[in-house]
Amino acid sequence: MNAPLTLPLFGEPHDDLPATEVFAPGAMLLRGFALPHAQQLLSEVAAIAARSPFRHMETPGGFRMSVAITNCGALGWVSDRRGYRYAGVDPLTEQPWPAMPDAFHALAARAAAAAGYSGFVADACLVNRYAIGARVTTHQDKNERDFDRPIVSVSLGLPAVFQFGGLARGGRMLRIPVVHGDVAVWGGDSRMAYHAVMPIKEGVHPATGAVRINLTMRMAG
Ligand code: MD3
Ligand code: FE
Repeated sequence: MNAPLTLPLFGEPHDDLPATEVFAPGAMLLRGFALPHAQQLLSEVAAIAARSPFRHMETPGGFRMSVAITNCGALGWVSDRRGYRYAGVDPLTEQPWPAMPDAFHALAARAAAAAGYSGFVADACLVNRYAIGARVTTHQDKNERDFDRPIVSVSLGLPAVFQFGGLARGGRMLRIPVVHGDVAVWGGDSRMAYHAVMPIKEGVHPATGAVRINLTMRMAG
């Protein structure tokens, strides 16, 4: 990635058209796209967590992740000493993950379509919960079967800064601030980009309290 690039597709923000930015080939930010659904999404997250609780997973290297996670859908992303993978059963409850709520399916499909990806049917949603100071270090998402499919991420609650790099580790990274209701779609040439989430800054959000929630919807299987 070279100079930060922002191409406003619709000019100035509009009352009923969300501002849309392409910040790298295949990577699109839909500002406020989830805002009308935020309360419903958060109540679905509470229902999911009542059945498959948030937990801090262990990395293959033996570290405890600062982000607490759960999943819904046919497949859930898990990490332990054996590695990273998708699993149909929650290792904590030994039950299938909670079903993907219709609201998640519908939002992911609409966001993917808005970014130019038709036929997006999510079968996995990783729910990340960040307390103050939690972060995700630089990585690629490469546990999914088909890298031709995009990933849709929904930011709720406290703001965050994404770091978005290139296809090789160690390059310069673009910083992208995201707030409650923003949706990002990562596909095409951005699908395998290195990325990270900077430590969440102290704050309180009316919808979530002192927490950030990120939904990451994928076609994993
Ligand atoms: C860029 N989650 O769960 S979503 C993850 O905010 C993850 O919780 C972060 O990275 C979060 O794996 C960031 C944004 C994201 C997701 C997938 C990407 C950025 C991406 C795939 C390719 C490039
Ligand atoms: Fe990721």
